[in-house]
Amino acid sequence: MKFLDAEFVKGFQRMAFDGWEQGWHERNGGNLTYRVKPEEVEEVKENFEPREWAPIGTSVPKLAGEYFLTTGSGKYMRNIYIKAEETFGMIEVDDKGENYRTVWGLKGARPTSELPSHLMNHEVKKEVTNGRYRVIYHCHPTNTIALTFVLPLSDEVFTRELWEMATECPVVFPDGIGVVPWMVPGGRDIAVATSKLMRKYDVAIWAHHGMFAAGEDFDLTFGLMHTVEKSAEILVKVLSMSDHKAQTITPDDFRHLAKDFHVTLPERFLYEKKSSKIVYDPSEIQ
Ligand code: 2HA
Ligand code: ZN
Repeated sequence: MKFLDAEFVKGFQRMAFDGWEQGWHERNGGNLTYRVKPEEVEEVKENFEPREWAPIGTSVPKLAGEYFLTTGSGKYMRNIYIKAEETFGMIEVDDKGENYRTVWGLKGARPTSELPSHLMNHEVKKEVTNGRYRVIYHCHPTNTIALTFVLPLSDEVFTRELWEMATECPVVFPDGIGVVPWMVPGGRDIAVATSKLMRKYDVAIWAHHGMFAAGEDFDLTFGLMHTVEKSAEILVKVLSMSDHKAQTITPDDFRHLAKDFHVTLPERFLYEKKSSKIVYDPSEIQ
């Protein structure tokens, strides 16, 4: 089969382009990776032209021998269809989880600059979901980034405020959201901080930069990103009208919702607030 005719490749391209259309990928912003299933590798193997091995920049022994689709460093998501072979490609991880080589595409290009973060997140998610999760997605969504300038950078506050903005949120991300303070992107340190959060959550926000989401397939991962960003947009609109909420979803409302929708909502997100003010100091959390 021709590489670009494979369903999993089409799904990857569609997700990247959908992100572009949402306005989440200005210039070369954002990146996407997919851990390819063994039967999908078989489908496209005849097209492989392996290049030289290169260091990943971190060690991911639990991903030894795995194949990934990845967007390219410096590449534009908006070109994912018209310049497919330059914009993304497929890589293979070596038997130690320390090096990778390109086997298709990425013409004149390297994998995403955030490869260490992507692969460390994949390694954690593969472990904690028993291999179910296959997608890691990073983008620069406007409203979520805006909130990192006004809300305290705590997992509890971001989770609670975003849950309150749309009833579906606690059902879509019941485990909550993690927040990484501002750090230099692209390296191992931010990868370690993010993958630590990915043990507990499916979403990690990078302050003043963007967001990471993890999921089972393209639909669920894109849908998760979309839900969080939509909720952030509502909060930005509320904040631009007022610094107080006249009414909201209460901790007891969330407890009732959890019961009916059969989700577990950790109590640490259901703290009592001392005021109806939206931008509060974390010390106001009782
Ligand atoms: O430019 O988003 O974090 C790609 C990025 C780096
Ligand atoms: Zn980024």
